[in-house]
Amino acid sequence: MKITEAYLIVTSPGRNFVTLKVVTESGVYGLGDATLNGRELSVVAYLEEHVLPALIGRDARQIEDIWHFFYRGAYWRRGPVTMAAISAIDVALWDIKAKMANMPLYQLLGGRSRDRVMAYAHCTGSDIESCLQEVEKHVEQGYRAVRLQAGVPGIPTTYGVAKNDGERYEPADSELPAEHVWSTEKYLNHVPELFRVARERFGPDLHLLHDVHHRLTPIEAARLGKALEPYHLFWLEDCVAAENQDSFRLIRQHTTTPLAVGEVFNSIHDYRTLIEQQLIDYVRTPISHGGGITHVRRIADFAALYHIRTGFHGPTDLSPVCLGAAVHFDTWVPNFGIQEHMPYEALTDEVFSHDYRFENGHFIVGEKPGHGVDIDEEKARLYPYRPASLPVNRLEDGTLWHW
Ligand code: CS2
Ligand code: MG
Repeated sequence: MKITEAYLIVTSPGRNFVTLKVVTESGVYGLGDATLNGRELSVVAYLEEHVLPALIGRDARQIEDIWHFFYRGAYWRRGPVTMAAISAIDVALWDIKAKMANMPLYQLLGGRSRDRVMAYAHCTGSDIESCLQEVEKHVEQGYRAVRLQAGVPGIPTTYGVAKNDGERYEPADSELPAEHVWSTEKYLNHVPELFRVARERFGPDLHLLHDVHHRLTPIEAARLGKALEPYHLFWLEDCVAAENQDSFRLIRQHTTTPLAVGEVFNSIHDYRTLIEQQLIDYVRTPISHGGGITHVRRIADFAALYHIRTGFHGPTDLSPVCLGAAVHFDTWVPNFGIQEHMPYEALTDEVFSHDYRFENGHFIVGEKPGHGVDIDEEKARLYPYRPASLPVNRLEDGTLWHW
């Protein structure tokens, strides 16, 4: 089953997506997501210039060997560009294998562990009240889990909060990086109040989540985790920048608030200390950045030994191809926790068709062979790539900070 063709489709139906299509001699093809938000063309160049020529002619069934060929064989290991490229190939090959077996991907992985996949929605507002109105709407729609991000008084823009209430949040919205301002003090004074009011208004059952987006130091994160304990969060996400895995020990010693991390990780090695020493509760690396099904499955199995569950990153900057593969993975993986969900624009859904459904706050996997997501290449051509960068962050005195 030789691979005869492999090419990229770069399209911007609402926002930029990079899709890899791998075609075999029998005509069966597979799709993988190669989107790396704000750095899209680096993955395109890496694949086109260095990887795809060596993929042509290989046997599409040898997923494991192909993974190691492009991981070990590149000599230069890991990193977001390389791993996004390997992920796209891997997911396309799993799609092909499942189509050849005439099975939906979750069956090939081992069958279902659950009937539906719980998802959390983003609820944002310029202040606490408008954020809670969004929570109300989402609860009415059936969500059982919501992520709360509200504008911090005294700073002009806050991570996760749309420019105007009711608008869609899209961080990569200018050609060159926009500059945001950050104040840890103002933020720490505001967040516990948001969750106090939310818990009081919505009662004990709704799952509440929050994303710090890497901005605190370990001791500040420990303080926040402690302050949020009375409101029993489902998780506190990316509370510190995680290059130093040991820093989580300090946070863990101080708080029982569950911790999620890993949306910017791309390897099992990024997690070794965090998992082995039980310093976190959820792993977030998406299939499209963590080496595909082949490698993310190893992360999930390693995490399971320590009661750590999955909570895949799932904003709209990962394409429906990644989400489709994730819904299959989530349906299978024994130690599933939750799936992030940010609905796509109608335009995106016109270009990418999918057979998963979303009902009452849950994804329901489809039964089509493969991962069930396809692309309309003709429509994709109507929406050319537009350069768009993620913002940067500065402290009030001008110091460059984590965004
Ligand atoms: C985020 C993302 O979804 C999340 O939890 O942290 O919105 C993140 O900012 C983007 O994926 C960056 O591209
Ligand atoms: Mg996040």
